[in-house]
Amino acid sequence: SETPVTVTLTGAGGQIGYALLFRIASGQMLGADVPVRLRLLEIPQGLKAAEGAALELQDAAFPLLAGVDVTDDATAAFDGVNVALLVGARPRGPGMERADLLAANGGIFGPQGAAINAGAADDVRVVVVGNPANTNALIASAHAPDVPAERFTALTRLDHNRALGQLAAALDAPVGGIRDVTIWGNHSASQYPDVSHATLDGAPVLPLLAERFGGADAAERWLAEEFIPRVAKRGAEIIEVRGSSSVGSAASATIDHVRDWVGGTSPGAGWTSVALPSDGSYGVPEGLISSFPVESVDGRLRIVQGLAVSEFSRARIDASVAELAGERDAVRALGLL
Ligand code: NAX
Repeated sequence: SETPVTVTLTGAGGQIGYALLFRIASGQMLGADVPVRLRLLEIPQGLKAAEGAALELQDAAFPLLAGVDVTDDATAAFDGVNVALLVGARPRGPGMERADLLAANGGIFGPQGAAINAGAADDVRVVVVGNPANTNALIASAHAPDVPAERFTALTRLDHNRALGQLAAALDAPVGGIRDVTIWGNHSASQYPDVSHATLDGAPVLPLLAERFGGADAAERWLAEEFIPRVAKRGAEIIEVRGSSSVGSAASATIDHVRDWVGGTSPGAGWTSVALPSDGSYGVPEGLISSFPVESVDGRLRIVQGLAVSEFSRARIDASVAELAGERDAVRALGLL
């Protein structure tokens, strides 16, 4: 059989890590015929939880699982890594300023980037889930000068999937018929979930929304006042209702992100959303890790080009991108880039 793919998961003792492990080991991320070797990275306080998860993986007897290592040593964890899932991060504590949060995460993602630079396989793909995800990915990439910047991405697929779910509910239609929504910008409350190119069973959704809400103006109001904030603040809604942050949906989106990157987006299913280093497309300053409409072809991500950007969209994209530029400037000032 094939050589196993090495998958390194940070924060493996945490909630999203726990939900991810079983889906990876069962073949849902890389394919039902692809063996995987798991490397679980934790900080010392998280090691026991990760070790416990490793025992349960053994108990699940996944035929594809070629081995599991648990470590608190980043260099060992990223040695030979093909797919790096950077989930562990420092959450914002009470009274913590933004600069403190960025500095604490710089202390995590800088060294992890360096360890990836030192030991990763040539085909390494990195997805950062831990927040602030876009800027953490930028820091990791800056510490991995030998790895092409395009291999560093941040997760906005959860936001993308949330947008699909909200649109399906509003149109009372199956989610599988909807395609080509886009998340632009930062994975934060400033993100812009854009439906202006979305279709339902091939029909543009904007006229359908106008029909549903009684006119184009009413549809635009619904987008601005209900849909966009609901998607952007869905994480807070989940915490309020569930009493705990998104876990299963975040893990599921991470699986979708890597599966589409490695295996390709299917032409019939439209594009997805990925935060990746800008090449200047759509006026987003080069190098910022910003979310775009993205297709994956032959193992490479490419930004969908040539989409019309309305005035409504332009203002919202610019606002989220300005926030990203501010985060970049802040981590640069802290010496983290
Ligand atoms: P948990 O607190 O349950 O787990 C985080 C784990 O990371 C802990 O076990 C901790 O010990 C570990 N960790 C901390 N520093 C580490 C380091 N330097 N190396 C290795 N492990 C380390 O959080 P969980 O609910 O799993 O969420 C993880 C991260 O995902 C958070 O930063 C969260 O904000 C972020 N999210 C990102 C989302 C996205 O769409 N991009 C959505 C879901 C989630 O909110």
